[in-house]
Amino acid sequence: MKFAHIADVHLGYEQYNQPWRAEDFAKAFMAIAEKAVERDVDFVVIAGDLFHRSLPSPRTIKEAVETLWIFRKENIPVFAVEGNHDKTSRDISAYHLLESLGLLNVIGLRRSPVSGDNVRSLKIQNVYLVKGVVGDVEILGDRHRSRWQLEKVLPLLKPESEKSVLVLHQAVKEVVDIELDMAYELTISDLPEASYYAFGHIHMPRIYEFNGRFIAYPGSVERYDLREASRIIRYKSDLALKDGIKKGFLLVKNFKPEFVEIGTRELYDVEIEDEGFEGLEKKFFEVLEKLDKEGVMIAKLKCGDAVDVRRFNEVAAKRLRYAEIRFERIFEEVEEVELKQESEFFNEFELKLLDLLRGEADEDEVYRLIVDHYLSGGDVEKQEVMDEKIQEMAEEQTEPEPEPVEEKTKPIEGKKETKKPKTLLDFLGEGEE
Ligand SMILES: [Mn+2]
Repeated sequence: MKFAHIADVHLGYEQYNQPWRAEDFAKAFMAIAEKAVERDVDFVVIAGDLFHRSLPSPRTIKEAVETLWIFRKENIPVFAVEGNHDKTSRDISAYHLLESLGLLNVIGLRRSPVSGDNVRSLKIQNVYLVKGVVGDVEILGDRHRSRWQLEKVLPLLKPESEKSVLVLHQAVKEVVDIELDMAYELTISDLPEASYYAFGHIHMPRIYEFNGRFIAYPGSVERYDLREASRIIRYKSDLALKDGIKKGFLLVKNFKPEFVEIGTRELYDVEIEDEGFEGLEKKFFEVLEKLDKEGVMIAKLKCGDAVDVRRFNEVAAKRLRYAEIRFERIFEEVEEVELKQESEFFNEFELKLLDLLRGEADEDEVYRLIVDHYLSGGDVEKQEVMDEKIQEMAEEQTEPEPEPVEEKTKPIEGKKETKKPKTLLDFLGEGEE
């Protein structure tokens, strides 16, 4: 038994506002599908975020159809759950469209049962748990859920047979804790029994072993942000080049994952620093020479001199497919700033007030000071302003706005009465058919 575990495809993501980046994501998905077929998988699992948005464009849907067709041709069933990016608050998502086309099976809790060659529906209270079946392996899972929804959902995702795969689009504490600064929704102890945990949501590939089982994240299929750079380049005194992370999918054989790499466009994470402009420019060109012309560079330049960043951007844009350069001025010595005396900024009253607020002055004392300042003393203008204010306030009090009685009895349009969830179906709320 062998299957492909794919996640976070993010079709339609025009990264850096560049339409060709969305094509890169589609190409990566296609490359993965071809490789999975080549490796003779029995089925495919897509652990959420197939689309970057819940309402993908026709072009993006076409990209999904074209790649999923590769599996369809080979009679390889595909099981998928919606992720946080592509789940919808409507009844029908793009996943259901693909399901109607026979290109994938949406697994999880649903309002109506689904039947098919590789799906079974199990009635639980008033909903159906739709799961995949391939040979003696059960494929369970559900769409991305909030932490409090998971408490109710997870206990329902219990397998009936010995061999099972649990597909979820969530962050698990134990995996996130290692080095990722990310919120999590569940811990390993919350998880129901499964032979393999096919997860999505974390965009870095991660394989976490516990009690001989694996919770694995294949990572996003393409480089989603700078943390997923292919090369990390730092140039201060010496030029240092380091490999970033790999992109691909997990080939799972007898519930043991193996990472299969695919080629993607290079994404360079670059930082160059020099005291002077000339040194910085020299280092910049030296780095550019080392980069693939089709690559993307996100660079940070640090220099003691002021620099025309636009000029650097122009040069980089000619040399690469896309570049973004930020500049940070570094200062050798921090200039001493002479602190002015408070007395230069504040008047006598304000200084007194500051003293009181700093010390342990009690509220009454501060209050008296303010009252004295504004209401007594010879400041006629201030006194007048104060009088006006008091007058206004008095008027407001004696002439209350007439209550709009009619309005009150009318129900406010568009606002539904919220009822407390009574059944599992009510609890699951939006998004299910
Ligand atoms: Mn994602």
